[in-house]
Amino acid sequence: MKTLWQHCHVATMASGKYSIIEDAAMVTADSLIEWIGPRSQVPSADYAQVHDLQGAWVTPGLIDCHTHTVFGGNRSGEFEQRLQGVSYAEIAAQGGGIASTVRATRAASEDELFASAEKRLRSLLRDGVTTVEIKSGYGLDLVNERKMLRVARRLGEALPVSVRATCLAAHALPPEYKDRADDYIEHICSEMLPALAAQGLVDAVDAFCEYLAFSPAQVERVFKVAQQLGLPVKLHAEQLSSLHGSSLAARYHALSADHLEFMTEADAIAMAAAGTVAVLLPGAFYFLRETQLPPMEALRKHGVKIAIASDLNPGTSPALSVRLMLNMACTLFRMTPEEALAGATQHAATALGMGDTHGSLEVGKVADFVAWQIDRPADLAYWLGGELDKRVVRHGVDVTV
Ligand code: DI6
Ligand code: FE
Repeated sequence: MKTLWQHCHVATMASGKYSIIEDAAMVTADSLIEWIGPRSQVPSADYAQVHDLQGAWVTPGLIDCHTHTVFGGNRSGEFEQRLQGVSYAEIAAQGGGIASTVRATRAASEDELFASAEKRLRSLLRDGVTTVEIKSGYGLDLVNERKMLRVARRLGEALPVSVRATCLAAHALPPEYKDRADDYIEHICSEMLPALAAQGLVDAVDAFCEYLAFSPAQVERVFKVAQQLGLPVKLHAEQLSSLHGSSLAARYHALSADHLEFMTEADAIAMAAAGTVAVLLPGAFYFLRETQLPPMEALRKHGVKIAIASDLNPGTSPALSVRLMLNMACTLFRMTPEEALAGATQHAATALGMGDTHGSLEVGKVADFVAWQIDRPADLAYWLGGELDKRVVRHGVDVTV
């Protein structure tokens, strides 16, 4: 079925630039973009539907390429305690922090996890998201990691959004492996990853490389198994200290290395050579009141592609809006609105291994787009949250919520 969409301006985001077409039109055929260009050149055809977009600015659907959307409970109580003066160490000693989310996630049924994640995901969708990555990592054993990944798959079937599921079993040390991190890594490598991959639940493999999580040597063992299973890798790296996890990720041709506040120029050079995307997470930077900025100049100088994501998680980034992250990327990291928008479209798609089919509005790509009633593309990074008037189209079908 051919559909014509017209009376709009388009920021195609081809090659990570606005690449604007004013007074544009787009032809979709089923779920794909068949033609895009100036309205004066629309091919004449028998269109099944013609949509008047009323002067909207059309962009690719937003892509949130790093989230932990599925989890039990939340940690607003700890947030309040900390602001009343209780220290992080005291909260951890009371069993708080990531351990409390692991307990709540293990205690929740699959349906309960689905119901709570669905609400958060709908909030992202109302903000123009059409593709989202969702990580496991609060189950930390086979049964509970599988439960989280199944919820991620079910969300993609139930809601109008493409979901990529990432196994982050190497997120934290589960209590039953206290002081035995190498044994837990061995369990991930020999039992968990092969089983979860065999069930088709894993699109990529991630780990948390940090002095309070897993060492580069431990991460490398996980990467080797991912490689044997034919799965691409990603890495939480350089968030709190410099362990050169991002260079390790580049050696394994990772899709992305994420966080990166403490990365070095040598890491940036390695990432650029490998085509590993830098995923910056301004929500976590803000929420932790981090002061070390990611090295923007080194990333730009060496041509590393930069993506922006919500890192939606209960501990360090309870962020329910990707557009708010675009604003933070501009205000906190001094990115331009154009760079920020590329970071939540074309470069985010590349960070998920979907760069050839998603992330920009070009002939042959999937017709996922948003028609925003805004004055110019910079409005997307300008407004601090809120709901913008818009239509959301996924796979060529209007799915506005
Ligand atoms: N980095 C983070 O900021 C989160 N995970 C990670 O690897 C923290 C997750 C949490 O505190 O629940
Ligand atoms: Fe994260």
